[in-house]
Amino acid sequence: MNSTKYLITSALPYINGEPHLGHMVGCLLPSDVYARFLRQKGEEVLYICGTDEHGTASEVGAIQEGIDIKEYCKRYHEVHVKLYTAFNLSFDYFGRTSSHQNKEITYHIFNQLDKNGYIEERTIKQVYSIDDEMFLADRYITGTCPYCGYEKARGDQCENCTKVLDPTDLINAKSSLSGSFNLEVRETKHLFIKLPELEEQLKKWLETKEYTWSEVAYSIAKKWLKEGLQERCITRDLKWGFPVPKPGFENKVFYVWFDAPIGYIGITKQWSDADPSLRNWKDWWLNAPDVKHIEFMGKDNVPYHTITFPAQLLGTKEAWTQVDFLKGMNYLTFNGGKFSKSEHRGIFISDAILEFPIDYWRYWLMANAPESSDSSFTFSSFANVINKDLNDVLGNFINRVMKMTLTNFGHVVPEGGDETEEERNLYTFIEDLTTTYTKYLSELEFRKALSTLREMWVEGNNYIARNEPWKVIKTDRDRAACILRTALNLIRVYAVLTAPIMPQTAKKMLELLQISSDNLGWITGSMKENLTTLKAGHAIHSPELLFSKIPPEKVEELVVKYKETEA
Ligand code: B3M
Ligand code: ZN
Repeated sequence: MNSTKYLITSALPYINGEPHLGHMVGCLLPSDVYARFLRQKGEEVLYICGTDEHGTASEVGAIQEGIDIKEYCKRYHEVHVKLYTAFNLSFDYFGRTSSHQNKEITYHIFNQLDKNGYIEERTIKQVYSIDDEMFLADRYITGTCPYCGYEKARGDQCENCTKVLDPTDLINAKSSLSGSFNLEVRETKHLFIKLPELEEQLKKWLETKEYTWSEVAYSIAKKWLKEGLQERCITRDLKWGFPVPKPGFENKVFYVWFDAPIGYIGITKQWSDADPSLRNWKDWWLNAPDVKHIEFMGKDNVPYHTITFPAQLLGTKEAWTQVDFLKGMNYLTFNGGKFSKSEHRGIFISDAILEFPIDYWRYWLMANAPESSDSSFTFSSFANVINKDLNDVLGNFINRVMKMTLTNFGHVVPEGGDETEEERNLYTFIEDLTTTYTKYLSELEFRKALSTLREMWVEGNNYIARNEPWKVIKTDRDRAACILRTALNLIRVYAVLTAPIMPQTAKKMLELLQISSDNLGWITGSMKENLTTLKAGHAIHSPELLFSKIPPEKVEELVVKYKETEA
């Protein structure tokens, strides 16, 4: 018996940043597709996400809106929930890193690290902004990266070369709150996690991951370890955050990246606290060798999930669930750059959901997922893919088959005729592709999976074109019945396989065939069986257009509206 349980987490979006298509394709959507796929296969899945709420970014956001930080987080948490619900993301729980559950677990992990000697006090120099009257969080200091020369590097990390930085490394540093260069370095006492002492353990652990992590994730982690680890500061001089539970540090809070990944655990506890008689968060996180943990994130988040968070857990000397498979994504770009709220570049989810049906976005994003390299979004590529793959290939197949059936046989799966060599070849072809598609989804190779799915749709059209039921009907009604019956069955197979990617469309496809989409399984076993599941006489509905084409005028309109400049 296979008793593996799947714990799926998507990187926790910052509460203050409005989510855009880059976040969607970087972690939220692929994790959803994977969760849906595993659920359809009958696996036990727990899919967790939530808002990442601490840090100066939200503090500043609240000040700008003139509301209390707690109120601010509550309000924007709801905004995230609304957007992700609209995008059909199927989280089992979408929680918050500011929850009391997360605080409890963060304190526990910190106390264990401290007890085991992995925490040390240090007096450090930190950047104080005289004009802003505060110590500046690393990411609020910008300047030139000393390693690659990128001019907009932030004090915590250079997004160009992914190198993690200290703000004092930056050349020509300024406050990005006020723009002031009037910065001064002041002494303050902080807590550090002694990563060098955990380096050997981390290395050993990492070596077991080479073949299960995506290449971008493994190579980033490897590069970090090769360069050697340094102690990392885990506290900050801020008001918003979990207060540090250690004498002498009462006025400090934990650094947002200390408690954010612990948030995966804290949010699981939120979920389990909602119904403790049924669930226990520890079954997923502590001494849980039956759990496979799969994490999804953009490449800039990889170092925190391959080095610092695993080290935090290792240092507790407790058996916490560590990541088994890490899917790191490259960037989706727009006008040649990373999507960016501050630079008003890109398409935000709140706009996307108003422009087109969600499944158009879901399909385009997964078909163009930035897996092995960055990929760029343009409205013409979007329209092209939707018009070809969804309209001309999938939509056209469904529509033709249903129309021909209706005209010649009425609202039922036609009766008569026996399978021929043509059908047997189709069974083999579709069966092979289904196996390949399933394999790619299991391996989180989304682009390959989607092109395999598309190949299956194309084969449906080829089967119809080769067998010409519209001609055959005139001379051999039974043969035409067999072709259309097989094609209707193909629509059912397509719907089941398409459901993780386009859940609404799959549901509509099944509705056309009068099949319930509850407890949707996966396509397994012989394709002969699968393509003869719907028997003659089964009632069907009239066809309905599932997609519509995006005309060139619409593309032009959107290019102007969203200021697309580079095709
Ligand atoms: N909030 C970064 C981001 O939203 C960060 C991820 C946390 S994962 C624990 O891209
Ligand atoms: Zn750099």
